Amino acid sequence: MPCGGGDPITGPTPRALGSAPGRPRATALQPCDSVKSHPHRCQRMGLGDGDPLPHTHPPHKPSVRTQSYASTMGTAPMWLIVLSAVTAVMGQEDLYRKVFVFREDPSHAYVLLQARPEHPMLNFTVCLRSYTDLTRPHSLFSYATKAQDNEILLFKPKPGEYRFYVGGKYVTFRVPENRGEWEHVCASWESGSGIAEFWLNGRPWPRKGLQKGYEVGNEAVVMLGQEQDAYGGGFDVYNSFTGEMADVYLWDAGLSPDKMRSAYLALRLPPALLAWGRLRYEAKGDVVVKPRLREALGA
Ligand SMILES: [Ca+2]
Repeated sequence: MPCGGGDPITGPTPRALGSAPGRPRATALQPCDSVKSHPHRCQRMGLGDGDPLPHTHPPHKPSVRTQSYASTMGTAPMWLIVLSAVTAVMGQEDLYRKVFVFREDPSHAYVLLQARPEHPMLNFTVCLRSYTDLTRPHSLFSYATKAQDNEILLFKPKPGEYRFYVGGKYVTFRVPENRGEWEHVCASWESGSGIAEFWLNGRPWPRKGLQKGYEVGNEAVVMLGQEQDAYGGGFDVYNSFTGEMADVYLWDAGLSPDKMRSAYLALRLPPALLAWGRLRYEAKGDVVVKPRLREALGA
């Protein structure tokens, strides 16, 4: 599949580096209206005192979520009908001890995630766990705005290397090559200092500087499995993810070292914009939810 005219990540690093935040994307595809049309408030609902421990995950609360939509959007019956349909499409699910399996290689599949911060972000942390034997470039987490397709991106160009993008610029973290184990990564960024942190399997890597003073846009299409070169599209299947993925989180804040380790250990975590225990997602294409075959720790 062609890249749709956007910046493929594999070759065009210079373009990505040179792309100015705020650059308009005339080729933006927009298959994600359901995401864009969502009131972002819903994803914050019900998070309460924090992400549940895996062992104490709470029951689903669709009724609470519906109330939130209603209070946000008014009480007209048509809104309720529309919002109920939206809720049905982008359901909330506790994925404890489950994984997304992206089965094809290369793959056209992806998973849309609903995570819309209320304001542009000056801090964030993204964490996830992946399990793959891919040696080709692949995207792990793609957060695109209309102005910048690489607004937040976790990308693995080859074994033993991660790229962490913020606002179209990136830093590279070299890591030991995968030994056929799950890899847990957390990447965080702080606008005030321009510090980017990268944690692999609960250990911090040397911090690097990235995009000091930048603001991450809050109107974004967020997805797993594909790398966006346009807002909600512009995929290159040879940057797709094949394998298993779990424990995806996004916070509009930095995490303390203790919480970074908690994320790796799948312990209790602070309230999040995206939380694996209450994930609002929509799977597209050949991607399925399956139980984990074994514990992911011990990589
Ligand atoms: Ca891109």
